[in-house]
Amino acid sequence: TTYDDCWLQYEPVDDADLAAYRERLSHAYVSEGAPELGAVRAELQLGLEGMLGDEPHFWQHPPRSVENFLVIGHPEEMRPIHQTIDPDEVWALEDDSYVIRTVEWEGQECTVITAPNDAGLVYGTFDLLRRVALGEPIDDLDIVSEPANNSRIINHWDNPFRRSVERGYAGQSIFDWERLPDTRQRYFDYARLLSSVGINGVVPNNVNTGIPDRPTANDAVAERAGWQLLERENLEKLESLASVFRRYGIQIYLSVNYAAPIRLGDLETADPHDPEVQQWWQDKVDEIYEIIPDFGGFLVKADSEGQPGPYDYDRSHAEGANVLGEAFEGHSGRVWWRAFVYSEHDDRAVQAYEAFEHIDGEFHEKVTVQIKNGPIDFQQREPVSTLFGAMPETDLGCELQITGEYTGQGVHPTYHVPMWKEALEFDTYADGEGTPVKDVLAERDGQGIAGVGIVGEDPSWTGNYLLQSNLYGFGRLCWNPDLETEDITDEWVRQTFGHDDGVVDAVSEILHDSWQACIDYHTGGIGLMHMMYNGEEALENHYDPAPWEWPEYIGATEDGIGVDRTSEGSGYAAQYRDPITERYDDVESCPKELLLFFHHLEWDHELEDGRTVVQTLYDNCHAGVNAVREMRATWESLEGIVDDRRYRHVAQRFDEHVFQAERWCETLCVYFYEKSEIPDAHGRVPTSE
Ligand code: BDP
Repeated sequence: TTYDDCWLQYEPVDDADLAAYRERLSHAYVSEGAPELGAVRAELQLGLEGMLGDEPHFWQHPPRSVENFLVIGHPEEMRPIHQTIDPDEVWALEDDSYVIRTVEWEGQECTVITAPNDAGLVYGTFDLLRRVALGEPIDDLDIVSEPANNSRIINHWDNPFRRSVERGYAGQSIFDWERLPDTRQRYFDYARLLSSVGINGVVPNNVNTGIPDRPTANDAVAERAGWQLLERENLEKLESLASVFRRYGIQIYLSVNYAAPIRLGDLETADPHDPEVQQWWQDKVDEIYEIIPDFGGFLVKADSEGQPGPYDYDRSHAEGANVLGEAFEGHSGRVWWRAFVYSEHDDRAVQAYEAFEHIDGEFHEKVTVQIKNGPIDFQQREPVSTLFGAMPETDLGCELQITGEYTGQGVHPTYHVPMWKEALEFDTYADGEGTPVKDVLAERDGQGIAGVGIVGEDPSWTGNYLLQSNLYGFGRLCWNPDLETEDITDEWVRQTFGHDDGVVDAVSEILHDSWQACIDYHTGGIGLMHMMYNGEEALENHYDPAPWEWPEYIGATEDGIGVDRTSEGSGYAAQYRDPITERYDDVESCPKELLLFFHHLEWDHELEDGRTVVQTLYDNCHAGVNAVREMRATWESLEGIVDDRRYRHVAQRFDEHVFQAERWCETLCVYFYEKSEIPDAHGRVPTSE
């Protein structure tokens, strides 16, 4: 193909292992019927042909002439399965789970993949293929894998028809609405990538669905707005997309505009208390299910950055969401309602909580409130949003950004997995000590994790080959947030670049160092953020440095820097549960990496290691640049080892990365110097003399 296979390279396995894999995987007895089983066969053909040199032989019955075979199907339908595995064990598992087990059956040895639903068989097949790709033994398997999160969804910020992607850095949208219902091979390959890491939902269109009040920012959506996807003709196109993704266990959703009853339904209002509005949503949802029986649900950005919402009618977000939730009663899907809402408060960090915390318990059971990981907006490092610990009566979802809007866009290979891991492990104290975000999310059925999409038409899919790791890691963490970052990295690197020790070490090291480097040169590493240039372009830039543009976010004055967000200050810290509030309120116990997020400190305030605040900022900015230079050198050591196509592309991006890191460092340091008038002890920052 003209685009990359990412981590599904299916390169030939090591000669030494070949015989053992062939013995167990050359004969397959696979159930038939559901479209998912077609995907299972197709993937086995592709994967095993690539890795073992031959497709498996598919049987219509258990093959009697061989000692080993693979058998894939539901618990009750095939003898080698139900005579060896207790069906009740399998039926008791969550949807999408699977069992892979080596069993003895009538003198033969079988590798069984079984699951409570069709999708589980697909996820199980990808798991087995991954083990082969990683060179792991498969002769004595006993795996029961259940997803921690029920919903594992990609939120595309793709603008239909125009095919631009908001905050996308990998070319045009892969979704071609003009050509739908005609499908593309690319849809199948995208579904394979997602399914291979356990994703089960895709929202193909942007949350900005209408003409916004900031046309510069979101101009790209204005032409053909989101409510049009609710028109029958487009719903039929959507079903065509759904028919591809469903084969891989993935459901299709839609972002919808809150004013759709007006725009599309010709009603005079979208007031959620109006019976006609309620009826309109009900009819629309019923119509969708006639066309797409497994439709996933709606995603809604309301009362946020120019989008219409319940505030237009003096209704709360619960009232606003519930009219949609009610329309999903009796249907399988639900409503994902975003908490990315501003309020009047001066401190942005305080705002989403102000809008949502007091309506905990008021949401319909078909509504999930989707919260960004941090209180600001996908910054390089943020504290965890206070809302995760504040809404025990509401189904909560977490929104992460896979695309790197503030972390170097498609250029810097910033690995987000350690950042997500940190957020998911954060103890909210929602139910006493030991209630990390990952447990808050996994607690109930209507919950899960959503990630803002990263792919586009670029041959690399993600704009930079190394950034494929973020899509991979996102899926793996949604399935199992207990996985360690290093293990995810290792899996990804080996499947993507092969098992050469030098390559594995080098690429892993780059990913390992990338997040801290990104924090250092973008922020100085002690809790500042949001210092980027905005600009007047059609889509705000968010890439270049401009610390003077957003003074309220960093609080730089002549005497010091940082924002007082303690209980006594803006009050943000008080939104946490104890003892988190205490920890952040006190300068001594506040973690160093978030210090200036919570405290305004004098420029020459001494930190624990004896350095001043401003010197620490200077040092960290420079450390970030040095780390990027080292990352580039590490990559350059792979010339001639990694294939040329990927090598050159990434090498070029590193040149731009180094340039950009230097720019950030210099711009921030000069700004800090001009404000503080304290020179860098090491003379790296130009002074006015
Ligand atoms: C910000 C983006 C903007 C999005 C908004 C959102 O800059 O493009 O529309 O978030 O999440 O990060 O709705």
